[in-house]
Amino acid sequence: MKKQLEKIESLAREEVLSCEDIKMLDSLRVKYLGKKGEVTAILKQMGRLSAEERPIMGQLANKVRGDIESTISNKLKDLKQAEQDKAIRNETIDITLPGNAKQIGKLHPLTIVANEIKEIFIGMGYNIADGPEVEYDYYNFEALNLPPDHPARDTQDTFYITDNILLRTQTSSVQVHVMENQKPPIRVISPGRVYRSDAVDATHSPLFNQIEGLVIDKGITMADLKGTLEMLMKRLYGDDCKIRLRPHHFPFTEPSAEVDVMCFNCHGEGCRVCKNEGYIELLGAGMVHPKVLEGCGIDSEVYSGFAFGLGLERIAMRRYNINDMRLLYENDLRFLEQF
Ligand code: 2NL
Repeated sequence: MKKQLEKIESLAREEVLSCEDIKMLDSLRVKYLGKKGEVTAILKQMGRLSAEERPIMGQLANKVRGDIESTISNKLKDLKQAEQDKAIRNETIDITLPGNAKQIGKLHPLTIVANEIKEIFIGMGYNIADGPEVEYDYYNFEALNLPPDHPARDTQDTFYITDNILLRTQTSSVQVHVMENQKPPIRVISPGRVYRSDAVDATHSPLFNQIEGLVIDKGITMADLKGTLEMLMKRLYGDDCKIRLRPHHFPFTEPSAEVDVMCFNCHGEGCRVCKNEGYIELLGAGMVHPKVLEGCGIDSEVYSGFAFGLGLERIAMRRYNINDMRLLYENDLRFLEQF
């Protein structure tokens, strides 16, 4: 029995030490120390021994059991450590590898220019006014002194939804709401989409973007209008930029003017870009018509004001040398990525 125990111990030691994984180690534990294990089997045979032998063998069997137990638990510790070392080795991150590049969006050129213009006017103390794109014809036309038979009101030019509801053709409609709801002094710009029944070509689109401006206070004159627009153009196109006002007619302003800006290409000398004019037409403006003021409840004997309207597409095209308006709406990434 003593020999048997010694043999079991040495076999167990050999098997445990050469064991390579935790599962196998567990089955060795069962094999040697389990209820039906080899050491247990020996202990069960103790009954056959004499009274003198029994305690000696009992002691030996317990020692063998203890030794196997500690061999197994030491081995378990080693295997667990090895497993952890391996996991750490596998999880090492190579921080020199390039990351996953994120696709970053960009602002549309129209948005860039709109933001810039808004900033310029905010800097001069203006508020930004918003309003509906679907509008009553009163706000789009009638309040702006466009009589019912005016050609701009023709269904050929304007998208009507019903007889008296339409898609706004200018953001002046927003400013009419402002005049109805606020007392002067008023300083607002109204940027937004406007709609006209035009066929698409290099310079026309049925949907385009406009920014209008409106200033109403005591003693506002044409000089304020010119100074304001000159400031705007210098900020947009550079400090050497000059503007020029030509007499014009709009039903909602009197007097009215078309505003030209010095040609960016020849600086006023005359070239192909400006068709030898030296200047390029950029926007319309004027002093708000007294009828428009009175219609909105503003006393035209006390207050005067100026207004202007500019097409954002035209400003952006000038700015970035874009020769076809359609490029602004097609959303071709090859185009958009340049800004
Ligand atoms: C253009 C340029 C313009 C206005 C818009 C305006 C707005 C109010 C009162 C008076 Cl509320 N005027 N806006 C003034 C002059 C020109 O737009 O070329 N329009 C056809």
